[in-house]
Amino acid sequence: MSKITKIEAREILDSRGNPTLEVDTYLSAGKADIDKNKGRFSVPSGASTGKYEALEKRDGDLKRFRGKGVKELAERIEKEIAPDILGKDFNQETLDKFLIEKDGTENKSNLGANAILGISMSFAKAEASLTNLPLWKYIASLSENKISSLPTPMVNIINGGVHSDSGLDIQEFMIVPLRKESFAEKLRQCDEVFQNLKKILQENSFSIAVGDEGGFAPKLKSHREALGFIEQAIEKSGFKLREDFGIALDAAASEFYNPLVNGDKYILKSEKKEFTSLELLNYYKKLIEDFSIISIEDPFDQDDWEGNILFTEKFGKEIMIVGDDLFVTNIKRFEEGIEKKAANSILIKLNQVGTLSETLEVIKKAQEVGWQTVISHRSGETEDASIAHLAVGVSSKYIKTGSVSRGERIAKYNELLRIEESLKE
Ligand code: 2PG
Ligand code: MG
Repeated sequence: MSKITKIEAREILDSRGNPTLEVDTYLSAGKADIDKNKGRFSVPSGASTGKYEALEKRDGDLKRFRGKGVKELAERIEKEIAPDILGKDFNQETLDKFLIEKDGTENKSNLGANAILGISMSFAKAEASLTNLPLWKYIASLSENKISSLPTPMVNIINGGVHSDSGLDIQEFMIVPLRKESFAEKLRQCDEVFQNLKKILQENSFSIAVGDEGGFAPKLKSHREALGFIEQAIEKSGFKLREDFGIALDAAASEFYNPLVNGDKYILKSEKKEFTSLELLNYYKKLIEDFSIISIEDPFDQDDWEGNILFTEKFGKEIMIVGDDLFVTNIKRFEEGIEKKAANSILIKLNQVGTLSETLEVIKKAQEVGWQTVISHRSGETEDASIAHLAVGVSSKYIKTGSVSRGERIAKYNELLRIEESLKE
C-alpha cells in the first residue's frame, strides 16, 4: 500500500505526431530518496483499432490537433480524478478497481481508457521505483511469476494496411528467430535480415522508406511478392527458412472487411481480389504451404467467429493463430474465444483494456489454458519502454514491438537488452 501524493497529466506527441497522454504519479516517499517516488507513463495509440477495445478519449476540439487533442482530458485527470485518489493508500489492485468503478462503464467511455491506463501504469512505475525494483520484477510479483525470461521478438519488416501506403492489405510482415539464443543474439539476427531486405529492395528499385512501425513500405504487387523478398533476405543473411527463421503475419482482417459497403466479402485491393470467408481461408492455406509462415494474427474479421474457428480447426496445430481485434485483451471476449476455439494465442495490449490488473488477468488466463501470449506495442508509440518489462515480468514467449528502426520501437528492444544484461548479473 502506498499513498498517492500527486498526479500530473499532460499532452505530449506520439510517433505519428498525434497528441497522447503522459501521466506522472507521485507516492509518499517517507524516508526514501525523493526522486524515487515518481512513475511516468505515456499512453500509446492504435490505428487499426478493434471495435471492442476500451475507448480512447480525445477532446474533439476541431481547433486543436484536428480534434485529437488530450489537453482537456489531462486537465480532467488532475481536477476530477486525482482529488478522489490523493492522500489515500492504494496497491495496484485496489487502485485499478477504484478507477474501473469510478468510470462505471463497460468500455471505460466515461473517464477514457487512456486516462485510466495513464494512472494505472504510472502508479505501477512509481511503486516499482519506490521499492527499488525494476518494473519487470514488480510485475512478476503482481502476477506471482517466479521465472523471468526474455521474450522472442517478432520483428516487423514490411508495413502494409493502415500503417503505410505500400498498398498491401496485410498489415504486418514479421520475422521470428527460431533458435534458442539470447535475446541480444536474436535481435542481431533480425537486424541483419532487415539490413539485407533493405539492400534487396534497393536493388529491385523499390522505396526503402519506412511505415508507422518502422518496417519498409515498398509498393509491391502482391503479398506473395513481399513474402518472397523476406525469404530472400533471410537466406541472404545466411539463415535457413523454417529452421532459423519463420514469418509471422498480422492480417488485421477487420480493416479489409466492411460488410456495410462490400457485403460478405474480404477485399484485397492490392491483388484486386474479393473473397468469401472460406475463399480467404484457402488463400491463407496457399501462403502457409508456400512460405515459412509460423503465425497469423487476426486472419478474419473481429465478428467473423465462424471464419476464425474454422481456420483454427484447420491450421491451429501447425501455426500460431493470434487474436488481437478478436479478443482486445478483454477477459469476456477471450473466454468466449477459448470456449469457441477461435485461435490458439492472444495479443496483449495494455490500452485495449485500460488497467495493468485487467491485462495481467487476461495473461494469467492464457497461461492457464496453455495459449501463447504476444505482448504488443501500438502503431502510435512513444519512448516509453514499459511493455519490455511487461513481457519479461509475465514470461511471455513473444513480444512484437515493430521494426529495428524508429526510436520509439528501438526503445523497447534496447530496454530488453539492458534487462537481459541485468539478469545475467
Ligand atoms: C496491431 C497493432 C500493433 P494498431 O494491429 O496489432 O501492430 O496495430 O496499434 O494500429 O492497432
Ligand atoms: Mg493486430
